Amino acid sequence: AAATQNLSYERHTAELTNCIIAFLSPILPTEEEYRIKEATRRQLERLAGKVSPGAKLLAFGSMANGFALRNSDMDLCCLIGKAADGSTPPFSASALVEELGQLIREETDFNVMPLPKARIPIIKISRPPTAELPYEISCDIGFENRLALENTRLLLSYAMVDPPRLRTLVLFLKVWTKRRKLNSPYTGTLSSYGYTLLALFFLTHVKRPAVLPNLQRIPPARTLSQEEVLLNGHNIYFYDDVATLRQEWASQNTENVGELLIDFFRYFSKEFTYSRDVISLRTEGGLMSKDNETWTAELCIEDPFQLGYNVSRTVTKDGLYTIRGEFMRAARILTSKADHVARALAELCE
Ligand code: 3AT
Ligand code: MG
Repeated sequence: AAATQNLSYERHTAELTNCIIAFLSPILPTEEEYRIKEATRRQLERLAGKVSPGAKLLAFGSMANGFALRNSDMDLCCLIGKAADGSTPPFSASALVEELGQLIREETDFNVMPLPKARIPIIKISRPPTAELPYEISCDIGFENRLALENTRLLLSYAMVDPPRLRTLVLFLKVWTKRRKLNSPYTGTLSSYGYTLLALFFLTHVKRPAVLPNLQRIPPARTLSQEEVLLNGHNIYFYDDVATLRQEWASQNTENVGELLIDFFRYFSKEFTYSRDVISLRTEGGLMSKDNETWTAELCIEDPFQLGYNVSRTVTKDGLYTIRGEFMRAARILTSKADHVARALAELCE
């Protein structure tokens, strides 16, 4: 009887996997969307060069890490031009926000909102879709945020080690959290970046055998100097030779995405000890204990590079209660409606 049950569970999760892939495929960005966004980036980079000669405008976040959905925002980071000796001249992010914001307003048809006084000064720009450019553009430009470029590269490297499973899981979580209104740091829940770290923690540290290796714990192929691994005092090392990893890292875990997704929801609704543990990807076991100083928030997820920095500090008590309730609902829907998997997925994302 147990064997029959296992077989039918396997069939169920295989079907769920197919349904998730079919569900995501029409909401992934098209080639055309990528082209238009890249053209926009270049146009803005040219303007940034007028304000700070040699400036670069680099994409980070979902447009650059492999986890983008159709019409996702563009996150851009402006690296200001270097001085003749290669050093970064002193700059004021607020002044740059004012100046570049003004220039973009004069020279393009974007709506521009400079936020020079924000904790992290940024320029918000947007443009509604038109007949010729049927994509809404919504873009944040920040300055010298090199850590974000590095954590984007870390996520991209993970995405390339096991693209089918990690990418599908993260993309599904993003759609689901957006539809269920659980993806809004400003109103007490968690950012996409936070959910992505939860998925990475789950696949690297919870699942046995692990689906992913811990890239921050694989030793480098050659000895690296302090300058190479330190950025503003943060250790940003991780093993980034993805070509080698793809040859050598063979996960013993054969679970499909459907199974992993159900398990993810179960784990974060019942097993994870929110009151005691801090998720910390960079550590050997992936967890640290809460203390009464740094780690006091409801949900604690340490940034992979900024030690002591809680990516989920925006999550309130109510927010966490809602998120956990949604994890439970998801686990219930995905396991109990075994006879009609596509309908269960639609209900889940209602
Ligand atoms: P969307 O497609 O926009 O939903 P995303 O993958 O672009 O998802 P976010 O917009 O949440 O993810 O974040 C964009 C990048 O900004 C990801 C990361 O490099 C940086 N970032 C976001 N939130 C934090 C945070 N709390 N701490 C540190 N870096 C962050
Ligand atoms: Mg984004």
